[in-house]
Amino acid sequence: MDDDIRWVKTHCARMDHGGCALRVGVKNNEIVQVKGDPDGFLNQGYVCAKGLASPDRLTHPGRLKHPLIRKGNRGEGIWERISWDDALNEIAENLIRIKETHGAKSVGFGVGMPKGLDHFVLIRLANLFGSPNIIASQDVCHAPREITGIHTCGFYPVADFHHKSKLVVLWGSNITSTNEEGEICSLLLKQLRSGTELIVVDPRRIELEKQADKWLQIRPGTDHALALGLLNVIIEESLYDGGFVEQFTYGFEELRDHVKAYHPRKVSEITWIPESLIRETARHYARSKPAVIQWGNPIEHNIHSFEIARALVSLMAVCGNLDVPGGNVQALDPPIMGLGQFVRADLIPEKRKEMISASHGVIPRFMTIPPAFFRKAILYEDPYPMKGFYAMCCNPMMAWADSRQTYEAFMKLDFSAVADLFMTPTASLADVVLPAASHFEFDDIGHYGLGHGYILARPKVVDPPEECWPDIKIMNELGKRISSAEYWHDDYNRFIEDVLMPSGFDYCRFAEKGYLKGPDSFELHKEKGFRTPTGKVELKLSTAEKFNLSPLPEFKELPESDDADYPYILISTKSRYYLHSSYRWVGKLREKRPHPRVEIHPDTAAKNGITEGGEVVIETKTGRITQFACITDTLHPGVINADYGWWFPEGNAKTQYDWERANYNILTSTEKLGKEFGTPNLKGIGCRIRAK
Ligand SMILES: Nc1nc2c(c(=O)[nH]1)N[C@H]1C(S)=C(S)[C@@H](COP(=O)(O)OP(=O)(O)OC[C@H]3O[C@@H](n4cnc5c(=O)[nH]c(N)nc54)[C@H](O)[C@@H]3O)O[C@H]1N2
Ligand SMILES: Nc1nc2c(c(=O)[nH]1)N[C@H]1C(S)=C(S)[C@@H](COP(=O)(O)OP(=O)(O)OC[C@H]3O[C@@H](n4cnc5c(=O)[nH]c(N)nc54)[C@H](O)[C@@H]3O)O[C@H]1N2
Ligand code: SF4
Ligand SMILES: [Mo]
Repeated sequence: MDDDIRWVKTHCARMDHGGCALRVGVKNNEIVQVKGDPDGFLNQGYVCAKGLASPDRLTHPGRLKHPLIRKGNRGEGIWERISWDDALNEIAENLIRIKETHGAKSVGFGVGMPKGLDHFVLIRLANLFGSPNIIASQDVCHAPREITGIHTCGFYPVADFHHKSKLVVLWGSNITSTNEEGEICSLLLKQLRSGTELIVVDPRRIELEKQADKWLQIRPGTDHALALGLLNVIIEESLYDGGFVEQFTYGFEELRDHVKAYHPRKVSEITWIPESLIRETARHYARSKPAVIQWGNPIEHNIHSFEIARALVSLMAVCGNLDVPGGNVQALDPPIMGLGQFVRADLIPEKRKEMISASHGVIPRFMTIPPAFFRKAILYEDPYPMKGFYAMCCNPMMAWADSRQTYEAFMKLDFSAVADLFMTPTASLADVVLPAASHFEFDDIGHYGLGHGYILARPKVVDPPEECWPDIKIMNELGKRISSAEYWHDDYNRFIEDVLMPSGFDYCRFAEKGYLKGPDSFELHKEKGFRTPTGKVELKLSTAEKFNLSPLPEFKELPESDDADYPYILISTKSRYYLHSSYRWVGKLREKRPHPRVEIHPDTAAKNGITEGGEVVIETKTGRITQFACITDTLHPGVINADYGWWFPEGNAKTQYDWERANYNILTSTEKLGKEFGTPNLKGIGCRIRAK
């Protein structure tokens, strides 16, 4: 052991939702080693390739280290270094100018996957500035399951991996690669080792399929049909939890009549899953107590996300798996500051009426703006003009559906500023670019606001280089310039203390402990009922008419209509080596996955003259990209699985680092959107392929 190495306990972050406890070795302000912490509350020693490579983000020579202002035309890649003071003043002047001319709401505040406390400081910044428009990716990430959950049963039903389940259903969740919401698969793997059964619902044979009792190779975009088919069998065969249904559900008779239309034979035709397997799965789920559904991203990657989430919560409810240990639960937070108080929601009382989404009739409680609506406002001033954009922790040029539309919209903005670690396709279109400090370089709190009932300590390990600032500090200083200074602190770390205050912990003690968890309390409904208008789980929504929602979950149609010119169904899967579009510039990760890959079944490859490793043209009605063939029988011959998030940091700034070449979102469109969440079709899209 090297005696000069100082070991610091922290948690991994900003490589996925985070969660693994780490022991980080530091020498001369540089991280020299990372290990999984065996005492980790979630990971118990586990660490993945991304976690091990995470320190390399900090030391890359191409990292942004100084604020930059655009010289020359937008997107030309000509920048001048400026001081922090000048950068912040430039941003403030422009945002205030737009506010005075068009109103505060004409400035959007952009963010991507929640990464840490900065996510909530951004919302606070927007609220204090007076803009109701936070543009985020929630339309395709978690809002459908969280908000549909709240409308249906009064809470967001998360998978409880902390207590033993008889059966786990991985429904479109590739958890060994994605570590969804920090529910590290070590917890799941531990359960599987001790006899928990497993069902996988996924068009691809994922890694965990090997350990599964059943694999339902579903046709992409038909998850609601499957869930309704399972309900049909469970109700027809009286396998449901009669006591729970009787006492705690509303609208069971209507659901019973409604699901008669989803006979497993018909559902089999829609989903491609054999009728017998649908029946056996229904029986298996209903007879396993407790059973938990770990739901993944694809349920909200198409326009029917609301219907899918409704059907799945109904399934959990009728089988008595809601609010029980080892089922789908309401995770209670530890005593920490509530989100509303932190973001000062009280200072923007008209938000709901003023936000862009108000004119689109989205579901109540959905408080971020779907990117499709934001771009419509920029391009067509519908419902009003959007002129300014402040964005951090996101790369919309890659992450939002229809990248060409994103490009056009960003080119039309009056002013935009972007904070990132690296020059990205999005940052390259900004007027001011700010160098952010990142994980390991400042004290942070993980999992705040994510609904899993705990927060994790991410104490600082090293100092940030040169002029890199944590986003919280950037916004603390910008906030003083664009809103009333009284709401901002002398020291930005006060935000962390504010969150912890009700717990009685200061950051130091919190960091020592590593995490704070809320109480395990189950079956609260037995005392208090469910927090819905009827006090019960609303299998039929009592508010359907009032909010213009379908009262019962329905399968209306496929996400896209069949079109013989586009005979294959396109999906994407997150790479285990990258976070969305992030970190293609980290050498250790790039070595593991140097090129964008498209998975194609051997029969389909042969039919289209495609060979292993060859360049493949993928085309949809919206656009065309190329990726490299990976021929595999892990997926259905009718399904194509492409990589998402690809741009080329080694490329040319003038062409936004080849943002068009392999970028999956060139293939997606915002023409069709789900009504409730403004969700576009990211998966389940008609495509065709050919060798290049
Ligand atoms: N087609 C398709 N589209 C998708 C998805 C999909 O599966 N398919 N997934 C969707 C989902 S689930 C999500 S959540 C979104 C994600 O969308 P985004 O969050 O926009 O995705 P990223 O590409 O990871 O962009 C994050 C950026 O933040 C930067 N960054 C990292 N750490 C920091 C930091 O500390 N400070 C600052 N300022 N910047 C930092 C990274 O360098 C990177 O450029 O994409 C959605 N879009
Ligand atoms: N390595 C890595 N980890 C990540 C991320 C990352 O970018 N990279 N992103 C993080 C974020 S923000 C999120 S939201 C989570 C998401 O984590 P996941 O929910 O696991 O996300 P995906 O990889 O998009 O999709 C999971 C699975 O859905 C399957 N699938 C595709 N279409 C369908 C369909 O129509 N129905 C069904 N049932 N399955 C389908 C795919 O084959 C894939 O195996 O991951 C987080 N973790
Ligand atoms: S699984 Fe996620 S939290 Fe754990 S080491 Fe990997 S990237 Fe970090
Ligand atoms: Mo996400």
